[in-house]
Amino acid sequence: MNIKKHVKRGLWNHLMKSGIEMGLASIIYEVGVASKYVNHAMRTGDLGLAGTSNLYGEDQLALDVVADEIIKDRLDHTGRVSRIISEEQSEIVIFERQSRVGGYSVCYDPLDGSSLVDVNLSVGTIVAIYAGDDPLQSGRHQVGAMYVLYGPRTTLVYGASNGVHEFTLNNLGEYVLTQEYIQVKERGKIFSPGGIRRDYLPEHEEIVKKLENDGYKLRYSGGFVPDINQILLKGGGLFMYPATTKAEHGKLRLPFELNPMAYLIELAGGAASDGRRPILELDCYDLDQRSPVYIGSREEVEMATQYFK
Ligand code: AFP
Repeated sequence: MNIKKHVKRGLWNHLMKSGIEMGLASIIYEVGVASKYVNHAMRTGDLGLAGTSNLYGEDQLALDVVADEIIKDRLDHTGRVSRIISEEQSEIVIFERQSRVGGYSVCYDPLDGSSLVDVNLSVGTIVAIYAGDDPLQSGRHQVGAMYVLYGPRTTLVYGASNGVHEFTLNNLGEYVLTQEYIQVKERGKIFSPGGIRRDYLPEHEEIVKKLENDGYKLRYSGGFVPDINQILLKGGGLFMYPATTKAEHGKLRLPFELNPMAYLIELAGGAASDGRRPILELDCYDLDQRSPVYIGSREEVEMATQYFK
């Protein structure tokens, strides 16, 4: 028996074979390492880190704060990251510069949907990676993006110049390749409406009505990562979080949620718009910047943008 044929490809092996620059590969890999600690902490309440009390001990910390610290530490460990911004931090964090010339900058949401952990729903880590010293750039400038989905399985999806690929964490603590060169279906059967119906603006109300009349099924977990993952990996469809009468820019945050997911979905053949322009074309100038979003299968995104013309 040729054991090679049966040994699934690990994350580092895949990164090396994909020709991705070593610094970028090490960032993606180290976020994967961090996610194992986050996964462990989430499922056991134990940090799994030497010298720290368990999550619910005297050093009790919210899981998203713990996740943020773990990811920040692993990004620093790469020696290739010069600046980071995290949804958990209020300003840009600068790592000492001497070892990071020609490095990368990273924007991440350490645990998106963290309030769902208490009711055992899936949550995720979302990461956008840029070359150079500026983590606040238009999404089109990303050189890579990834997410980790903490669900019934813990999966890691990354995309760089070489397509979008999924890895699953096995019982040995390895991320092994489970899907390669993923493509979003041109047209789907599900939609996520976002927001509260009474606050919808007319255009969004019409889009939701059309999708319902066309027989699309509503799928909305309250977690951006699992909802996007379902569209990416299962049958396509449309995720929306609109501008509303209460929030003219919607809820989701451009640097940490929308740019990385738009990068991955476009790389997989889908589309992402704010209703009028591609998400990746938007200027990104503030950590707290938000935007309406229509993301998923190309046909549905195109349909939605017609209502804003
Ligand atoms: P939290 O991180 O505050 O739980 O918000 C999660 C999120 O940003 C995104 O993951 C969901 O798609 C969206 O909010 C859900 O928002 P609503 O609760 O308003 O539907």
